[in-house]
Amino acid sequence: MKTVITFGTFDLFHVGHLNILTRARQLGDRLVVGVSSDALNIHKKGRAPVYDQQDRMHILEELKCVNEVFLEESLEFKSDYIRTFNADLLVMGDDWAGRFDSLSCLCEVMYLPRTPSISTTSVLEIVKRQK
Ligand code: C2G
Repeated sequence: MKTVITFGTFDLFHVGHLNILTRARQLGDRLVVGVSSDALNIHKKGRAPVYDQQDRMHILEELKCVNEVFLEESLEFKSDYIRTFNADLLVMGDDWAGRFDSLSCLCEVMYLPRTPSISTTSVLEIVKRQK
């Protein structure tokens, strides 16, 4: 059985998120998703996500293409998560291209092209402009 692992914030869940998850799932038999914690986002991006970590995890848990969801507490723990979940393949969007190549000693690493023209930031901007 081939296990695929991926990571993300998945705030204001949108079709770009769905596309990478369905493509990742098609590359194996089981998809495990690490959802970045609220604390990790505050630390790295200086603000909390719009949806809190429980809600972001809950949305992912209910998706047909996702088999398991866990909380990503630090960007530096990826090798531990890969080992814990016995992952054969790490998938990330190509905005992260090259960033996780050092993990290729643990599992295969693949960067998939992002879905164009949509992001959490662009959704937030559109909503703000419409106020
Ligand atoms: N994504 C995509 N197309 C988009 C937007 C996002 O393919 N239009 C992908 C990203 O490349 C990423 C995943 O969806 O692989 C989740 O995106 P974010 O929620 O923005 O996650 P991010 O904050 O980049 O992840 O260890 C990584 C961290 O958890 C942070």
